[in-house]
Amino acid sequence: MNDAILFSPSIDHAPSPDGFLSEAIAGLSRPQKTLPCKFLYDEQGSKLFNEICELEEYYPTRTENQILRNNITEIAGLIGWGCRLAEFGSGTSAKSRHLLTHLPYMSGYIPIDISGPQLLESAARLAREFPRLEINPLEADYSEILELPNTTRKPRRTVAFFPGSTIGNFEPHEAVAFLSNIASLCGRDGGLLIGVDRKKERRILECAYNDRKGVTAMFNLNLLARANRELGADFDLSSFRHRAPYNESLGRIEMHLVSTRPQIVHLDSQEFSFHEGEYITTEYSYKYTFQGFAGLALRAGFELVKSWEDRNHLFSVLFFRVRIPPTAFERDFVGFGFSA
Ligand code: AVI
Repeated sequence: MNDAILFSPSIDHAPSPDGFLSEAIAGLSRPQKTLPCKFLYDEQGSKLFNEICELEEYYPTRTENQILRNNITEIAGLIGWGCRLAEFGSGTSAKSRHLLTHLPYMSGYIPIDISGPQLLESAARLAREFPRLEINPLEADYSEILELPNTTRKPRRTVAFFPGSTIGNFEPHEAVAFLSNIASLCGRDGGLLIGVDRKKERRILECAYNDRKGVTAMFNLNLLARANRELGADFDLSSFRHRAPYNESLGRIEMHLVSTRPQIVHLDSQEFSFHEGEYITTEYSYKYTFQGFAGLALRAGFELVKSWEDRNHLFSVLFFRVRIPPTAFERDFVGFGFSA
């Protein structure tokens, strides 16, 4: 392995294996049953998500890539030299790769991901491609990070990269709290490069999350398969179906798993009963207007520097600067009281 890969001491922040069980029981015990979307991404789920990104109907990935490609020189210029680039939810680091080729003098790259094996494999691959780049992978749930690893060379500034419109998978008040944490991690003069999916026609959105090949359905149902595999639950996968309607008044796609018959599911010696048509909510994917998102980021302590979009106005990439890094107190409490 390349010497430039430094293992951060924070690597032991990896999610605990018991988390899935306790969060699944808590979610299934609510009047509106839920399973948290972060558990969609086991090995099988991550593979299916990569397939989703290639689908014709799923426009966000290719549109964001195109925006990044078309504006890379300007984006790299705004980030500037000597930066410590932290990517939240780096996956295979596919999106950073292009950025990194345009940022030759960096203090380091910190890919952060919940999936340790994928993180280390992509860091190793990246180290072969960029032998002079210091890479500091951090295995962690990126919504819980309190500190970023130091790089050997002192950075001129820290910039967070959060592509893919993953911010849409947070409720708006959680998004403010999460971005506020990023603002304090980046500190004074820090930056944020973020991809955001825009509000648009229902038809386009619903096609993107209900694809014809049924890959999104497999991705969603894999959450039940994972609960069977890892937690010994007995979900009958043939009695649940995927659906993803656009809730226009709340500006979000909702992924559901609908029970097609009355049934009882067992998990850890507890019983969860479903009536026909009852559903589990597995994910929200919020869509934003330009003003709506800039306002949300402002509440988190970021001011907009520049934004780019595709010509069909499907997706935006925005670059923000930290206005005033929030204090620890503000970081912990800023999310409360926010309404979308
Ligand atoms: C990861 N995230 C931004 C995706 C989205 O579009 O909300 C997850 C996804 N769910 C179904 N398709 C894609």
